[in-house]
Amino acid sequence: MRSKVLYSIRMRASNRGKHVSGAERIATSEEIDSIVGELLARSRKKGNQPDDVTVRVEWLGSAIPQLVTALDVITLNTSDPQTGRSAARRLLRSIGVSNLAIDRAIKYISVGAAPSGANMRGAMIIDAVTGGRLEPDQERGVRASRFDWTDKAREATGLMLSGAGLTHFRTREALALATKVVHAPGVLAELCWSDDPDYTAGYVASLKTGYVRFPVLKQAGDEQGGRAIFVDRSIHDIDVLLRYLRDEVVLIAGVGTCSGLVDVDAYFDSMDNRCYR
Ligand code: WAQ
Ligand code: MG
Repeated sequence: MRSKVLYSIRMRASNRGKHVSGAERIATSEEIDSIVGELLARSRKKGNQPDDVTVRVEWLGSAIPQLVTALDVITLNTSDPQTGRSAARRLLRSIGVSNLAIDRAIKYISVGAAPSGANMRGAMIIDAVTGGRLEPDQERGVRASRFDWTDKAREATGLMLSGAGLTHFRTREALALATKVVHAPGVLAELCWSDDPDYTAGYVASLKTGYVRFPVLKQAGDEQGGRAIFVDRSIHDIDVLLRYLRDEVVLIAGVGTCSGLVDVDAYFDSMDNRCYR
């Protein structure tokens, strides 16, 4: 796929104006028909039948994708939002995000990060020191786009995650998104949990730690969720960052590792050993 003409194929399904599902793939011209079919089938698979489905095929030219390896996945054994969030905080601090920035991110995501109090469609971009919000449109946020797995990496990663009991499409998709995001210039870490009231898991991702999952970052039934991308202001240029997140074509060609449930204290102890050895 390296030097071929590439296309971005995006699907969005809604019902009475409310978003139901969406997906994006990167494809060569020979793959377009089958992927469009796949995404259409997927838009109708959910219990909630959409009354509007849009599939958009966009020519990317002969873009040379950046090839990256998926982040390693680990799940920390926390079983309620309080211990989950406190472990997520501890991890973000160890990556270099300030307490102030962490507090703000968690607060925004839990109350609805858009000024209207709604969930954003995209992510916040947060200064890792001051906690200030840098995304140009605070209602909408920044959408990370144009990333996908190679066929081989998709299959191998799917098998690896299922082997560890991680069978939900949300895990595979969030791992892909986080892998692109942490490779962006100036990004230190990402914090995320879903806005799906039935899906309580979330993660902290960074190049330093990989993709660290927490089974419960919010109460079941809570409809708030979102994403915070923490940036190191001394090395980042916001326009370069936005262009990368939205436009740079990133293909995940390498497979990471996946560890089962790990005890929080054991995880941080071994992290300390790694740092001070
Ligand atoms: N770019 C930036 N932000 C996005 C994007 C995107 N492409 N897609 C969603 N968001 C933001 C937006 O604010 C959503 O409200 C929020 O993220 C949550 O999106 O088991 O499923 O699709 O390891 O609900 C994490 C844990 C699941 C997975 C995350 O997010 C696991 C998830 P959702
Ligand atoms: Mg959602």
